[in-house]
Amino acid sequence: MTQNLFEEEPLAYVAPQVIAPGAVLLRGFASDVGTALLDAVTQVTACAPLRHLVTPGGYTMSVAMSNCGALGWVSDRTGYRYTRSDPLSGQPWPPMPDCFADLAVRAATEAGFEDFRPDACLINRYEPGARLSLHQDKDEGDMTAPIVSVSLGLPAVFLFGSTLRKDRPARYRLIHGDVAVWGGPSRLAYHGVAPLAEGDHPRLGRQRINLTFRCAA
Ligand code: MD6
Ligand code: FE
Repeated sequence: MTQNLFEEEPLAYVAPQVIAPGAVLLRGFASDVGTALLDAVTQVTACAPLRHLVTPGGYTMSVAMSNCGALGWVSDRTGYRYTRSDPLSGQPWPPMPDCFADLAVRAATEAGFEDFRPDACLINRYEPGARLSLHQDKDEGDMTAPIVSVSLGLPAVFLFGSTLRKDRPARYRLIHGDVAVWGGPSRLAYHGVAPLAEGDHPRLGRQRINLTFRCAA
């Protein structure tokens, strides 16, 4: 028997899987804190609701987004940027929950990036069919800091390429509790998420939640 019938079950974290210079997958790294993270997502999004942003080109994104921390990433017809307040409410973004910051710092350290102190956490919600086209994260002020990305809920196919758009990205299946970290020579790597497949996650139903931590200032 080679097929694990319970392959959706998070496995315990073992070690980093290097996918490119400066880029690793920490499979299962957040498995033991998934419930605490999702409870905190519920609290944050009660104050700063998930919403579908519009791109500068006028398209409505299929992924719904919110933020917590000092800075939040937003998009509208005028461009992409980080703001200190939620454009929907005019209020500061909700503070970053301690369990978020703690996990992000531990994951960065495990990936070899010490002293990561994120000031922004983007919360992304994917429903079946939602996708994120290949892009670079280049709106941040501190390119020496990595990106830490946490997957919760339904599995997704993460696309991870090089810093050149022409290179075809590799595909990695990420499940509940997996963490990806990219920085250093991979900080400006192209990445994206393939259209989410239908599914029913025990805790999140038809959703994937992704938390993406950055040093934006
Ligand atoms: C993910 N998200 O959802 C990765 N980047 O797994 C991103 O890479 C991302 O959702 C920039 C802006 C919004 C995003
Ligand atoms: Fe990104």
